[in-house]
Amino acid sequence: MNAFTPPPDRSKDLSQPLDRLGPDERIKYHSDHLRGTIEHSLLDRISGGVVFEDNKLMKFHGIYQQDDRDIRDERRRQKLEPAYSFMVRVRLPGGVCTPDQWLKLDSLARAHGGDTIRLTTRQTVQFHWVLKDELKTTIQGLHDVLLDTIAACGDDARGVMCTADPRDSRLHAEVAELAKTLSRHVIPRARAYHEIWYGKERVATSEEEEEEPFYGRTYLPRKFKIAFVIPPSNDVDVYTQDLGFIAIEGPGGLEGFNLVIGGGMGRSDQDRETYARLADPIGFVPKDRLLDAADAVMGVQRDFGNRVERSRARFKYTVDDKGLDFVRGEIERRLGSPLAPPRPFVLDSNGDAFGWRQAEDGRWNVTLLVESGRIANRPGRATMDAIRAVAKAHKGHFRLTPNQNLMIAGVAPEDRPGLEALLAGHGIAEDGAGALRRNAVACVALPTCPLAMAEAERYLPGFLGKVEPILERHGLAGEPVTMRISGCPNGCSRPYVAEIALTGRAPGKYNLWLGGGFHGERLARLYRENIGEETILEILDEALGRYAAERTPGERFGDYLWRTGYVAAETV
Ligand code: SRM
Ligand code: SF4
Repeated sequence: MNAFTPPPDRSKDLSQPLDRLGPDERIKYHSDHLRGTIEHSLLDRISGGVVFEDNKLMKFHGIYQQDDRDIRDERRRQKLEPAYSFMVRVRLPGGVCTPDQWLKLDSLARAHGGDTIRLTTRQTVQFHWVLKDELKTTIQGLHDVLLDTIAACGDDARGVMCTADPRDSRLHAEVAELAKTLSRHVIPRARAYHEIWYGKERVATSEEEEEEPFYGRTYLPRKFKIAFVIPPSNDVDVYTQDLGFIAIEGPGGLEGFNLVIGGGMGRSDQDRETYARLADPIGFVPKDRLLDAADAVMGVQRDFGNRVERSRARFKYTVDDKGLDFVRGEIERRLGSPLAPPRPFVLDSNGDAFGWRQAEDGRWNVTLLVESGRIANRPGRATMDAIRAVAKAHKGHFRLTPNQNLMIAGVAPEDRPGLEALLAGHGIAEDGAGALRRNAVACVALPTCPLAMAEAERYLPGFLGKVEPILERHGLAGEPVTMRISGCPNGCSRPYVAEIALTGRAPGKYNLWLGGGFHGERLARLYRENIGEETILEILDEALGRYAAERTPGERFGDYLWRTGYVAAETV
């Protein structure tokens, strides 16, 4: 049985007539399948931005309007419109790209993206600072190397993630291919993207004729995130996904996947109705039912998700509001059979493995640390030039990791010395970064993110420089502790599964979270609210000092905090 079900006709669905739904639902419904007036907004020379509705719709095309927040107040004082530019997010399933694709990303970033490339926590690339009249050139440039930005954002299934396995196993090849297949399967079919950005002719003669068989006219209630994980690495943080597939191997290779559903990080400040949630396991599906399973799960969210209150529209709230048993039952009904019980598996970390590793086929991979995911040329460390030089010589491929790092993959043994020399020549030799720095992630935040309440990407390096001496003093310099910073509670760095996390409240002020699981299996607890750096460092000094003195052999920092009641006792 095929689990595909067409969407309900919202104009006739009396349980939720359109005029009682949230404003975003109406924008989607009346958008002519995501066309809106984007063409018109792009031609408008008076403003550097686009109109409100088009800004919403352009997210489905992978594009966000932003303004430079560093100069926002000054522009306001001068009575100028905000300094608008656009963030363009590429769709890169599993984070895999070829050297030719990288060279194109590099040249587009130099031409239109402020000379920098941002690697994201979902294994893709973002350009910032793209001006309105550079958008088409940028997107057509991506098209030249078979890349696009379709559904990289918006109320649809986003970029599908996949463990960036440095062992490069046959299992990885198969699962990464399935991630690509699923990514193709879940993107919207509407042709608006091709018309607007590539200048293709409109084929459908009416809105009704346009094919959007799964999503219909109102797409999903909210973004939907999917990831594949290959145990034992949980680099994709599978429990934070709306839908996670945990690869299960048998003696003959990949057998299928355990499904976990209903994870998510996003919270709204001071709103207890919104919260981070870990995904629940609901069963096992054989690999030949993968697409059916995705259709069934996404179909339940499409049909039962909250379309009235956007802050409660993520799948995690559907699972809690309707109940896990109801949601599992609906999924099974759509699949036509009960799910088999989940199979055993072991996850042991959510960080990246750095340095050179030999794969099963004798080729080599090396993962490079990219601090805060920012590829740029800085004095003494020309990462942008280095990766371009590597891309010109490299015969394998690149893999972006879920921790915003970059793997150079598939290096033949005879090519390794040449690549090592290239990297060293650009100051990117084996770096001596400590264990904390290797396990630290920060979201973009200021100056481009409109939702940022505090710094994250720009704050991380300096903050690490203050925590590292504390670790050294307590003899913990080699101890991998996971640390994540987000500039606001939305949690783009997946902070709520880190052992130490900061989420922004105001400039220089953060909420401090402690005790997430080392492999992303447990949520951290809110330890102290709205505190500055000095207090944060004092708390960390004390907690890490006690950990160093009292831990049991092999005990992780987060586990120690729970065992000793440190987080439970003092949580706000
Ligand atoms: Fe995110 C919104 C950046 C991963 C939860 N996120 C945003 C926006 C687009 C701000 C906005 O809505 O205007 C940020 C753009 C900043 C900028 O200047 O680039 C933004 N999110 C990012 C990235 C680039 C962070 C990074 O430094 O890597 C990540 C891009 C991923 C990608 O390639 O697709 C990114 N965002 C995440 C993750 C992590 C993940 O998915 O694994 C989360 C938490 C998981 C989750 O979704 O629950 C995340 N982003 C959010 C939310 C909260 C959603 C919610 O459930 O409430 C928002 C706000 C929203 O959607 O309204 C948000
Ligand atoms: Fe922006 Fe907040 Fe996401 Fe950081 S966590 S990128 S500040 S939305």
